[in-house]
This record gives sequence, C-alpha cells and structure tokens, in this order.
Amino acid sequence: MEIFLGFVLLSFNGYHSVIGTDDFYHDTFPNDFLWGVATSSYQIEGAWNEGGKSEHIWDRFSHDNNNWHNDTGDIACDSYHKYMEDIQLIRSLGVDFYRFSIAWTRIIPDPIAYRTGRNKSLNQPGVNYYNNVINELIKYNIKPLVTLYHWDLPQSLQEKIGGWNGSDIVDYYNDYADAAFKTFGDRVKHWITFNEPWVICWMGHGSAEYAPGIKEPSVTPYRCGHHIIKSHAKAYDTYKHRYKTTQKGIVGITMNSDTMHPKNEINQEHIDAAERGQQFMLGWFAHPIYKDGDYPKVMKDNIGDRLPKFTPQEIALNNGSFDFFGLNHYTTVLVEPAKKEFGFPGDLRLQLSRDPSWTGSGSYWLKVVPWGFRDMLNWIKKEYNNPKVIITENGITDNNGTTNDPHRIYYYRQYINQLLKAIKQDGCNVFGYTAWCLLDTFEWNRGFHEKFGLHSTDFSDPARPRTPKRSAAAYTEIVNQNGFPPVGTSTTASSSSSDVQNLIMLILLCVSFFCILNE
Ligand code: PNW
Repeated sequence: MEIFLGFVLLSFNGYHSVIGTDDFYHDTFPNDFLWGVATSSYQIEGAWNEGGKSEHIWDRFSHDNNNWHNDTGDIACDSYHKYMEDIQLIRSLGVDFYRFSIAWTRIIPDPIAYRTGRNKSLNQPGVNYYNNVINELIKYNIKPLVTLYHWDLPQSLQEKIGGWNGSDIVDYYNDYADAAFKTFGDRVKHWITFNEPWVICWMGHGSAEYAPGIKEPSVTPYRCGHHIIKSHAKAYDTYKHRYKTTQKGIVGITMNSDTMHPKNEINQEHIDAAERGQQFMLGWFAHPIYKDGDYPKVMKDNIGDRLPKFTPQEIALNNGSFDFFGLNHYTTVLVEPAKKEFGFPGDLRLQLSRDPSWTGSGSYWLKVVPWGFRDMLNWIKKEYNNPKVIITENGITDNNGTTNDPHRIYYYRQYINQLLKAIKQDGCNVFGYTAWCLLDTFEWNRGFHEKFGLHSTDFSDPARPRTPKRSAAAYTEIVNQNGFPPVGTSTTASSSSSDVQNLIMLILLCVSFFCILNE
C-alpha cells in the first residue's frame, strides 16, 4: 500500500510540474498589453560635463575610482550624441514604449539657486536634449515612459543638505518633478518617480557599494527610505493637483524585489522568514504607498526607534499615491531564519542563499529562477489587492557581450512565459513588460563588465558602434506575436501528451482514494 501511495505522490509531483510551474504555456497576452525596453541616463548618455550639466553623485563616485577597473560613465554609450541611432534600434525591436530616465543635473544644474529663486530658469541644452528624445520617439509612435530619478542626485544636494539623508530633499525633489511635468508632460503620459528605492537606500547608504558610498547601516538607509517615500508622495500630489486634469498622465514608483522563497518549504520558521524578507525588501516602500500609508508592522517591530515615523498627514498623503505599481524583478533567493548584527539587513533576522543547481549569469546575485517571477506577481496580487502592475525591468547578464546569446533568449522566454501564466491563469493585473536593457551599458559599480544588452556596444571604439544580439530578434518575435501563440504540430503533440498524462493521473488518484477508503 505504502509503495503504491508513494508512486501516486511521486507522480503527483510530476503532474504538478506538467500543468503548473515548468510547462511552457502557449497563449497570447491581452490585446492592449504594452511591450517596452529600458535604459537610464547615467548608464548610457555620457557627455557628463557637456551642455551645462552639473556633477552628480555617480560622477563623483566613479571619479573616485569605486567601480570595476575604475570604469566611469563619462562617455558610456555616448547616447547624448547617438540618441537618434538608439531610437532606430528601439524602433526595430517593434516595442510600444521606451523607458528612459531624465538626469536632474541636465535640467536643473544648480537646484539650490533654483529653489531660492536666484536662478529660476531651466538649463536649455538639457531641456532640448530630452525634448529631442521625446519628439523622436513620438514620431515613430513609441511612447516615452520616463523615470525622474535613476540614482543621479546633484552632487551639490549631497554636500549641502545631506542628500536623501536630509529632510529638505523632499522640497528639492518636488521642484525638479514639477519642472519635468510642466516641461515634458504635454507628451509624456507615464511617469516613474523613483527607480529602486531599496537599492538607493541600502546599497548607497548602508553597504556603500553604490553612490554616495555611505556605510551607516543602522539608521541611514531608513532615513533615506523615509525621505524617498515622502518625496514620491509629494510629487504624486503635485501631479494630481497641477497637471493631471490637463495632461491626463499616470504616475507610479518602481521598486525592485527578489522573490523570497523559504529554504525549507515545509518549515514554518522558514516560511515566516521568507515573508519577513519580502516585507523588508518590497513592503518597505510598497506598504506605505499601496497598502495603508505606513511601514509594515514587522519593520516597526524589528527596527524600533531607528525607523522614522510618519505623521498622520504624511500617512494620508502616502496612502494610495499611485496609478500603477512598477516592478523590477530579476531573481529569487532562499530564506531561513538567523540571528544577525544590528542594523540593516541584520534587522531582517534571516540568512539568504541560492540553490547551487540554479543556472547563473554574469552577475553573482542573478540566478535564473523563472517560477519565482510568477510567485512574486502572485504575492503582489494578494498583498496589495491586485494593483495594476507594469514590469519596468527584467533581464540577464553575461560578461562577454556575445551577439550569439542563447542564455538570454532562454531567460526572456522563460520569464515572460511565467508572466503570461500569472496573467492568464492566476489573474494578476499586469499591463506591461520592459526588457532590461536596450544595449550593453555602464553597469554601475560593475563598470562595463556585466552586460544586459539586447544590443552589444563596443566600448573600445570611440564611435561606440551597436550590434543587435540574437536575443533582440527573439524579443521582437515575442513582441510581434504578443506572447507565445500555439504553433503547428509540436504544440499540439505536447498538449495531447500532457492530456494523456492528466488522464493517467486522474485514474491513479481515483484508485488510491478507493484503496484508502477500503483500508
Ligand atoms: C537595477 N541587486 O539595479 C537598476 O535599475 C539598473 O539600472 C541596473 O542596470 C539593473 O538593475 C541591473 O543591475 C539593481 O543587487 C542592482 O539585487 C542591484 C540589484 C538589483 C537591481
């Protein structure tokens, strides 16, 4: 009897994976689904001191030799001069939108002079540059999806008001956001206030891996997060009251999150640890904006007085300050409970690891775990009442930039297939997807060593020529077909073989229940 039941259970596992997580699912996305591709200002533009642009914290961090091989974004992909060519690449991908970011320092080089009224005008060459990009995109019917802040804080604000660690930043950010809405909002209808506050606050102010390179894990990441949430909510409010009725755009924030998966799936302490990890990584920013205006309870409990407090007015302003939920997702981690040192990430009281069997990439942290993407989307659906989600980044690295990149094609097909299941089978409300990245770029402290591009960039050539990789064509095929429609005989064969398997399983289950009843 045991042997028989064991066989049934083994078959049940196989059955589950066939209809559930691992099977390739053939269907198309909803008709109005949006496909896009992304970059960010410092990673591609170069021209770091041209056109009246001032220094920002990533210029400083790079010039202080903090990156791999002392690489900098001084020239990067030179998109400041080559944006027309880039827009042709975007066009040939066939996507609906292009996500890029505006460099604050190009349009307001001296934010203190701007705020105090000493200089109330925007920097015209910077405004012209983004006007040119936006107009060129619109000419080809490509929607601009604009990130206001992708990590390039004006250096003057870092030095004079303490950057994200100081409370005055909220008003400076609002000046900048207001100027961008006013200047570009006649044509830009999709705005992202911040890219990845978790990375800004932890990697910039806790671990010091990213600019501004502050290593103060006990309080500074939390103060940074507090000011970012307040800045986001205020900018959202500015748009709502000053621009929304005339411009009719939508505003959200983009958060990054790994999927936190219990290392031991049947151990309650591991399950609790994974939930805690998810609340600290995604909930830190999503809970105040998408749930109830305040931090997750587990953060308040574990961090105590080191976590800043919102006033009732701030809670009201945070709560619901969104038109959509932006998610950057790349990978999954395994979680188990642990006693850790004081401060972030010790406050999470957990240990992270990665399954050695997971396929790797050109980045130590990025393992290929497609099913984790579907889990993440379902967690968001459950936790935040199924908001309208747009995937604003997803992609994979290698270190050689080869144009023959089957690993990238595999990654995109598998991850996008899990997204399709989340939408069609689980009812997750996702309305768009963005591949990261349009081309090989300056990858922050990893310099030019880690490459995410659908196009390669030759950084040894001053002309920075771009070449499409095979993954660019593969992504275009997905975009053109709006997913993975059933094709030809192979699909029919595989679905009929799984039909047979399902039937066998059903019979086995009936027999086993019959045996149990008779025992
Ligand atoms: C994001 N992590 O950064 C950024 O938005 C992009 O600019 C960047 O190029 C891309 O993802 C790849 O790194 C992340 O360590 C940096 O978990 C680090 C992590 C996640 C995202």
